[in-house]
Amino acid sequence: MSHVPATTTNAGAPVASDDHALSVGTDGPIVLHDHYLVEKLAQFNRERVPERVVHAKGGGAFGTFRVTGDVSAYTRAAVFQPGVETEMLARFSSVAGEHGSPDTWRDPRGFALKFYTSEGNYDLVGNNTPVFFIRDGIKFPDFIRSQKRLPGSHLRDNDMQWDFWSLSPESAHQVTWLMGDRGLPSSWRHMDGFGSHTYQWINAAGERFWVKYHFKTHQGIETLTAEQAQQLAGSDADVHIRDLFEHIEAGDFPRWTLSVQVMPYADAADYRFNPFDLTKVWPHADYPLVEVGVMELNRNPENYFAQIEQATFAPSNFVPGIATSPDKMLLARIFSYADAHRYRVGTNHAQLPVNAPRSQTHSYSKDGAARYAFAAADVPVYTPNSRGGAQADPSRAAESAGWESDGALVRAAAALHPEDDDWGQAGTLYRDVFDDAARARFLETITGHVGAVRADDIRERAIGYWTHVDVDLGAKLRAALGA
Ligand code: HDE
Repeated sequence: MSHVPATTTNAGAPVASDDHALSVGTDGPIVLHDHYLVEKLAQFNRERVPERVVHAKGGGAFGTFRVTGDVSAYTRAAVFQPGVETEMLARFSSVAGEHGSPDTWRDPRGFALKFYTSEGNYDLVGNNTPVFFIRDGIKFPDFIRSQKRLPGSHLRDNDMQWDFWSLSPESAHQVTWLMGDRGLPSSWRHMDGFGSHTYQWINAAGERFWVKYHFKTHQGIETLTAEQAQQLAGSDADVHIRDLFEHIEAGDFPRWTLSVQVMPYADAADYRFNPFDLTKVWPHADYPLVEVGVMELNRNPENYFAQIEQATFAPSNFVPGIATSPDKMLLARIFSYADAHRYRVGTNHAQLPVNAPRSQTHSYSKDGAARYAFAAADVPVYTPNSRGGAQADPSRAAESAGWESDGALVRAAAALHPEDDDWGQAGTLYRDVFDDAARARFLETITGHVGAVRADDIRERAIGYWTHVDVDLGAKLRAALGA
């Protein structure tokens, strides 16, 4: 038998037994100075960190991103320069379910990416859907609470969901997407990914562009029927985690091609839709896809907790050449994620190996719980200083380029663009993208979902909601509900 190491305490001292606590005689009291017993029980009580308040259930893997196209005209970001290959991490997840919930519940899926670039980590925290339910982050806690559990019974509730959705017409495009086939991906390998928001790219000359990210799966889109999803929810709640892990183990590495839609900076003002409205897509006929590169996941985590549960993805992790846009949802997320990480994983979460940049950091952050990396003693901990400490580079200001805006502080929706409305793109998705069979499945799904609403007024509003999306659909739903 190969050498078996001696069990030790967390402090490295060898221990005598993992079977017997230290007691006075075999039937006497256990002694408090059995610090190994105390260590085992106390550590056990502290094995969990708070689960993500959304996207709690997930899995992921490491891989590489290789640039196959040339988008250097649009961005100076090192990660997207021709021929560059960058190590990365991906985490896929469902949204509303808690730890242990079934992978196959109907839900959008998280598509969170961390690129360990030569200029710092670039995090692109997207979903498998190009749009989202709301367009202002102030509504996010309310939206999520309506999808989760009633405060009294702790049960999920269709009345809550449809009360919120039917009072938030901007949700129609995403709900149409959710209740369609893409709400039930057969695996994380068989779904596309999107950055969803509009982002800003800045090229080496300082010129600015608006972009949307699209990750096209090489595995093809495959979805489950509602029956298959329900059956798997009972027979294998971790089917998506298992699928990704086992395919990578077998050397069957999933790949996606990243392409971007590129909008010239000046087009935004007059575009037919508000280009920063997260409930809208940009039709590809308006701004076609430009290939960037290929993402391949080819290495499983060695330790799920250390590398996936503690992974911290943040939309605030930009790199030079990539910046935010006026999208109010993105602006709210830029605060929220880093805040969540400090709470959930700790002040120094970015020092954990899975979150640490591969490039050098010269940050003036210091101390804080679980501080691990630190600067040499002769490096100043303050700035300005005359002792060789790092200095900010004013020339970088152009890279986090903003946009022109002015006016009094207001709490109001953005001005409407010519084709801005809450129902149009949802109706287009239902009529022009779904085929007959998909429309039939869609009607069956919303009939079941709205049919479970108990309150007449909410059910009536939900029928009205779908009638706005498509009159014929609304009539069919009303008939199906016998309303
Ligand atoms: Fe999230 N979201 N989100 N979200 N989200 C979180 O961050 C938030 C939104 C997404 O695998 C949280 O660490 C706000 C859109 C993914 O670790 C939290 C708003 C999109 C993940 C948070 C949104 C996403 C999260 C929960 C409205 C797609 C999992 C724990 C402004 C474009 C990332 C955490 C992972 C996780 C906040 C809306 C995707 C609470 C405030 C839109 C993939 O910080």
